[in-house]
Formats: sequence, C-alpha cells, structure tokens
Amino acid sequence: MATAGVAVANGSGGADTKAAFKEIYSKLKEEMLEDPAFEFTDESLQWIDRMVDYNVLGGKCNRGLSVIDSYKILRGVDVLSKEETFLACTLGWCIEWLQAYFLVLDDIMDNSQTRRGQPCWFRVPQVGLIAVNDGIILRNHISRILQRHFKGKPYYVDLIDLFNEVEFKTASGQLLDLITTHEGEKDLSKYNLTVHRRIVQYKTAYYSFYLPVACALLLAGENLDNFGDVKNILVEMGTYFQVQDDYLDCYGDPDFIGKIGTDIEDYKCSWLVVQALERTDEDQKKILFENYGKSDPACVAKVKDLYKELNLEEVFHEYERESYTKLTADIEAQPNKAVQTVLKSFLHKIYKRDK
Ligand code: GPP
Ligand code: MG
Ligand code: MG
Ligand code: MG
Repeated sequence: MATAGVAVANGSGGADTKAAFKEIYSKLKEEMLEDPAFEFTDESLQWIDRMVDYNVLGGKCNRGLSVIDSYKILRGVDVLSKEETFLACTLGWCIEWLQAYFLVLDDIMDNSQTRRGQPCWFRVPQVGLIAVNDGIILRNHISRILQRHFKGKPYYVDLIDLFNEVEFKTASGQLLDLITTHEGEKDLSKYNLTVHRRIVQYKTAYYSFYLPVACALLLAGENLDNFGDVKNILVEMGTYFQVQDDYLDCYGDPDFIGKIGTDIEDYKCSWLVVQALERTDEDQKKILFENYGKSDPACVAKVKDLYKELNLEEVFHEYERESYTKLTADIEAQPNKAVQTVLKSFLHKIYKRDK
C-alpha cells in the first residue's frame, strides 16, 4: 500500500487537513497519468492533466474534507496516522472526482455559463462535447483509484457498492430534474413541494451529504446497515442544502458563488418558483406563466420582481431557521455522541451559507 502525506493533527477542515488533502491530490493525479492500462501520447497526457485540474480543483472541497473530519470524530482521535490520513483523503478525493464528473455533465444539460469562477468546461475553446467523454473518464478514475488503494480491504466491495448506489440515485434525481422541467414547459402548475423534494433528495442529498459520512463509517469498520437514521438526517440536510442552492441561483452574487444562475431561464422546478406558486393570486400567476422559462432578460426580471413582491427572501430565511431547529432536534435524539458531533459539524458548515 502506497502512503503519502503528513499526519493530520488539527480540527475541522483546518489548514493542516487542507495541506495534507492537497498533497494527496497531486499523487492521485500522477497515478492517473501513469496508468499502465493506457499508452498515453503527449497530447492525451496533457489533456487529462489539464482537464482534471480544471474540473476537480477550484471548489470548496467541503465534501472531500468532511470524510477526514468525520473519520477523526468517529475514531475519537485528533491525530491520524499517515496511513489513515492517506486513506481518508483518498476517499475524500474520490467524492471530489465524482462531483467534477457530475458538474461537467450538469453544466452541459443546464446550458450554464460559468462554474467556480471560470467558463464551464464544455465552453472552453477546443473542448465542446469532448466534455462528455471527459465526464466518463473522471468517473472511471474513481474506480481506478479505489481499486489501486482499497482492493483487499474488508470493506472494498461495500465501497464500490456505495459509490455505484449513490451515482445511480444522483443520475435518477437528475433525470427527474430534467424531465420535470420538460413537462413543466407545458404546465407550470405541476410544480409543487412534493415534486421538488423528490428531485433534490436524489440529485443532491445522497452524494453531497450521505456519501462522505458513509465513506468515513466504512473506513472506521462500521456496517452501513446500522446507520439508517443517520442516512435519513443527512438526506434531510442535503435537501436543505439544495434549497439554499436554488435560493442562491437567484439571490447569490455570481462573482462570489462562481456561477451564473439559470433556473428561471431553464424552467427549473426550483424551490423559489414552488413557493411563488403557493402564494400568487390569479394575476400574478399569469405573469409567472408568461415569463418563467424564457431567456429574455426582461422576462427574467419580471419573475424576479414577482419574487420580491411575494417576499420570497423572507420566506426562505424563515425556512432556513425552521430547518435548523428541526435538524438540531433530530441530531440531538441520536444515541451516539460521536455521530451527533459528525452531524452537527455538517450542519454548522452549511447553516446560512452564502456560497
Ligand atoms: C445539482 O443541481 C445537481 C447535480 C450537480 C447532479 C448532476 C447529476 C448528474 C448525473 C450529471 P444544479 O443544476 O442545481 O447545480 P448547479 O446549481 O451547481 O448547476
Ligand atoms: Mg442541474
Ligand atoms: Mg446546474
Ligand atoms: Mg442550482
């Protein structure tokens, strides 16, 4: 087993954790560039090198870093050995690779402009639809990283099953997001909270919240079947996280969040439009039906004016407070203190986030 990096000694997502995490990225990328299963040409080497840096780096790395933080809490230690640090960071990077794969493809499907403060990968000159194949390569890197570093571990099969299961759930959520949008173009009144909830639970919550904790649990030798309640709480938290994403799509500062919102133009079943539909009178509904889902900036502005009239910013802040109270109560009802700490650290990372 190859190990690299420094032992991690500090608290949640601290500078040492980030430094160790970053160091391991370079090693994993090198291994992908030296993969003996493919005879790389100079051009293909350069392509993969640039493509991986462009898409895997540049985010907050919250999902990846959470594996290390969660694992330390579950083990009840402040310092991890080099070997443990390497394994936890490697699983964290597998999640960041998964996220990169999803985002490359999601940006094509959503016709987005920017991501993490730079043009979406498919918009880079010379890339275009090669980005689809790059997405497939990124997904395959995960299997190759897991095989190289975890094959032979007692939990290897569980890890593979976990990544496959979470990928399936996410792709199914993405399907719901896309076909609901398509059907909505004919009838906006099909959008409601139940439809919204099902979409976001699948497209975001499993991979963003359950996956990092499940990776840490497997690494700590636990059986995931015993953590059904934890999964439910994390899926709830992920739902709240995607409502924030829907809110930021309209109200976030593009320079700060690194992406330009497209939900109104794309006719998305966003939390905001669902809330608007619940509060509009007949005249306001007409405005919404006439202007939602059009790329004309004047139409987008009319939708945003209506959101303002309906005071949706305050509706969101109220939802945010309620979610926090409910999640805190659910977490405190958990019998295991270490699990409580893991869940609370997640909640504190996202509560009132503006990015
Ligand atoms: C986020 O939705 C959902 C994903 C990134 C999952 C994509 C899944 C695939 C199988 C490709 P979003 O479109 O609201 O995210 P963002 O606002 O970041 O574009
Ligand atoms: Mg999308
Ligand atoms: Mg998107
Ligand atoms: Mg979004």
